[in-house]
Amino acid sequence: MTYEVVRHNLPLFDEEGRSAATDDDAGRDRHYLPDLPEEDPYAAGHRTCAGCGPAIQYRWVLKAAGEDSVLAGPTGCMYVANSTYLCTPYTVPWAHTPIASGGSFTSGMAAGYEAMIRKGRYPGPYPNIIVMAGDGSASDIGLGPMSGALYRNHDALFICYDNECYANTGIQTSPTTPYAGMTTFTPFGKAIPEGKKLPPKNLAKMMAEGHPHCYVATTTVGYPVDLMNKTRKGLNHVGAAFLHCYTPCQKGWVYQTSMTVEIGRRVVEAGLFPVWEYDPENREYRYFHPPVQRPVTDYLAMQGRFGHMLPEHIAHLQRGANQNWQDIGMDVPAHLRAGEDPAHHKRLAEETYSMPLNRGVGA
Ligand SMILES: Cc1ncc(C[n+]2csc(CCOP(=O)(O)OP(=O)(O)O)c2C)c(N)n1
Ligand code: SF4
Ligand SMILES: [Mg+2]
Repeated sequence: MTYEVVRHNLPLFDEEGRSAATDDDAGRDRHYLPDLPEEDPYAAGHRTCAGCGPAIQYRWVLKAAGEDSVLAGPTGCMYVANSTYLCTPYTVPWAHTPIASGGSFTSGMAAGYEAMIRKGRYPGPYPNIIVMAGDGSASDIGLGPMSGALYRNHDALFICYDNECYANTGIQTSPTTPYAGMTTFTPFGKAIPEGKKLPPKNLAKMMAEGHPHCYVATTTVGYPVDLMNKTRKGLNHVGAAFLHCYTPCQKGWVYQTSMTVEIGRRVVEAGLFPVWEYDPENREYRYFHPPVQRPVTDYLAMQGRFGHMLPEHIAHLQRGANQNWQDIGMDVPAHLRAGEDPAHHKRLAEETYSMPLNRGVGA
């Protein structure tokens, strides 16, 4: 006898109602101030750094997913820092996987639950199956298995928490480390004054273009309701879904601890991390148009990892940001266009910017 596989359908949070309730003339609260669910499957008492972006992401994702969730965590900060001395903050089943195997392990969980329910060996409903892999895992060491899982369309949510470095082993560069981002493997010096020379890998677009049957989206910890809604949409999608979430790393990026969420918005407002969602049914992208457009210096100056940047490096990043604005269908204001010229800039450490009290050390 074959049993039916019954799936959850999680309701979305109401963004519009909340934005109307907040009186922010710049509209920056559009995705902010959510009424969070009471349940907390990522409980207090974890051991990540204060202000850790990935920990904030874990908490909101699990609040959105709820208690009927099973998780996998490939090696990285969110495994090592969270599961020392046989203690974890997870109140739901959670398993560590080798760094390369997040995709294959999660495929196995999804196939296993589906088979057990069909055979009547597990009562169901089908749980929310989630893997949260770091950028080193999802975009580099474990990219193949992750892509394989999406290609085979296993019914699970595959998340990359992107702190733009191999954080747990001492802040080494990863494929998503941005141009000029200093890491222990991309120090700046006389030969390479910008630190990192390569642009970041566009992981989310790779996943969407390469697996057009999957739900794919980008988001940041700057937009909690957006993050939680995309978590729920990814879980509601029957088949594989991929979420790329930008998550600042306080230790590796050297910024003031309380600024994690602010940086998560500024990266979008500076045009450096477009927020979008890919709809597999109509094969189209929907881009979020932020109500504020900032010069890249408003973002860079908050972080010590960019403190060495020279005028030509800032101009180079502004050119990339302006290209992003155009790609998502927004105009480039004149002052941002002017920022493409190195003569418009000073060294980053000497540039004025909009939040001087929260300057990153050395920036
Ligand atoms: C095959 C393999 N290579 C290297 C390592 C060492 N290692 C452990 S954690 C880690 C960093 C992972 O980076 P990321 O996936 O971005 O997660 P983060 O630490 O940033 O949270 C590395 C390289 C490993 N565990 N396995
Ligand atoms: S090093 Fe970065 S990612 Fe790791 S726990 Fe600290 S803040 Fe979080
Ligand atoms: Mg990382």
